[in-house]
Amino acid sequence: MSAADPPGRDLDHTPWPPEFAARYRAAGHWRGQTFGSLLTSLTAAHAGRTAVVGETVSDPWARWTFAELDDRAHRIAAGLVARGIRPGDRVVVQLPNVPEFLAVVFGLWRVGAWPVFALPAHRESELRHFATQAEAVAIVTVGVHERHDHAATARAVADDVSSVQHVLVVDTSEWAGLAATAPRELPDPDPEGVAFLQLSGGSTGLPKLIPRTHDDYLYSVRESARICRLRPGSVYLAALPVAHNYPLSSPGVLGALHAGAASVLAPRPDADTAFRLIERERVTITGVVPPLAAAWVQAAARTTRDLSSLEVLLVGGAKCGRELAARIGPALGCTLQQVFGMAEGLVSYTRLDDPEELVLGTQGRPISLDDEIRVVDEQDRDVPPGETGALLTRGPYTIRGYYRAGAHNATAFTADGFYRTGDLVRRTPSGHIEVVGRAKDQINRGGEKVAAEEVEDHLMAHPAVLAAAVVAVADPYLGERTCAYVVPAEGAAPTGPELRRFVRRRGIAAFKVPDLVEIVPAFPVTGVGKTSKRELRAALSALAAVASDQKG
Ligand code: OOB
Repeated sequence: MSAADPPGRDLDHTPWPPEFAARYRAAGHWRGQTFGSLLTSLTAAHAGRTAVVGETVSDPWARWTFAELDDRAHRIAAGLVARGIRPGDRVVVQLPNVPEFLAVVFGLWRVGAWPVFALPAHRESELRHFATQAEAVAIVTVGVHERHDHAATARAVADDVSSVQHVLVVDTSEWAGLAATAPRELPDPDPEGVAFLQLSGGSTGLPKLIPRTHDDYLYSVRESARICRLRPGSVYLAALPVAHNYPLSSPGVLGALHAGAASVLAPRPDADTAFRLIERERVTITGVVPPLAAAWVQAAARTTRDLSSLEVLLVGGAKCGRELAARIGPALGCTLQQVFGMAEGLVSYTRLDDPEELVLGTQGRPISLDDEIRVVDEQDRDVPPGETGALLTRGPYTIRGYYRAGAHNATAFTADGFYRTGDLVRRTPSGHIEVVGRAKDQINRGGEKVAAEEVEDHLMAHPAVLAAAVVAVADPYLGERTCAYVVPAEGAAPTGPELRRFVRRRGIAAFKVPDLVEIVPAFPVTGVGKTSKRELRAALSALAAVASDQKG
């Protein structure tokens, strides 16, 4: 950061200090390549190989080679430019697991426009926030998908957010025209510039946007592909929504492309769908969250599908306990690889030749020797080796600041640029990380992150609510679910179902609607009068203990 960029300024992208950037270039981490030019060189090397397989919006089962994907991305880029999309423009992309996702994203990368990755689960409230925050010029989406009219939602957002000039719906004739535009050469964007905006799980209010550069992201993709031993001939199954950082890049569809391997996009992640695709496409590697791993382990016991091609199952996004970890290899006949990552950067993997003790008991070690890790106490002092503390990190692919969030950046990062992950960890002598808890005000609902404050704000919009506090409650399947404690306004008597319905109707992703609502007369408070979430959580576990005693 230069003297002209004091902390607290709302920058699109907080650059790495020059001496760090120089080091990452000299080490060969940053190679000055963009995603657009990567696809061009991959196509030169693997033109006729399968790049992506899946249900497109017009074809029940499409199979595109690298050359076909490349051609589509070129045409989409030219079509976007013809409609006035310019380098640096932000474009919200909300697409399910369809091959068009890759064509659109590489098309935007060729233009130098920045995709803003929304998940299919997001609804009007989140899309409006992304479009407003990013000052997006366009939204690319589908029509009706899984019974939700995404096109209608996108149009409603476009009506409200003045920057949004275009709603492009990939299953329309208008889109078919755009995607058939004659390709043209476009200038390659700056590899050290922003490639896209990813979403944070959030802990303070609405999700922050995360600017990732071509150079930094490509480094993590290239190394992920190597660590997961992807090669031409590997087949990666994207079971989770592909816009999320994990199935996108850890090693994900981008890691598969990078290795000249094929990606299969699953429309849904359930065991029936996934096992059918594993058998049919001879899938070698895939990634899931712990609750899905548990469901697959159960289903594997009675499946008639041939899963013998599967070599590696990655599990991450939330803590995979040792009991579950131990069942995965025997049940699915593959190697477990734990992954602990974050859209802000740092990704850590157990290595495929790690001893069993580390594979079952840790969340791996970072991708890069240049990933700096600190484990600190509440005063930011390093704790003794092996002890638990808060994880801070900086490195060649971890951001130095969120998009236009100066005030937040001042607390989310240390003065010397370490990102405060909000995770509580300890490290083994081998450098592996064990995630033992969380300090951030977030619920990890089986890998889907819910910022407590975001849901509290929605509850507070109800006239019968005086105060709301959302906390995690332990759940045997998801790991955690959400419980909203609510203090009613004077004279009001809101009910749980009514409040859940109200929150859902505000247009938010279904996974953020509180699983439980507890109406209470008042909140316990801390010494300084703040709501004590610690006591609320304790009250919940006491209730759970009573319930299990009664069952027993
Ligand atoms: C991945 O990314 P995000 O941005 O949705 O969530 C990051 C947070 C981490 O800070 C941590 O709290 C939690 O998710 N987390 C885990 C975990 N993996 C992620 N907590 C415990 N054990 C794990 N294995 O979730 C993500 C991004 C790239 C690869 C994998 C996951």
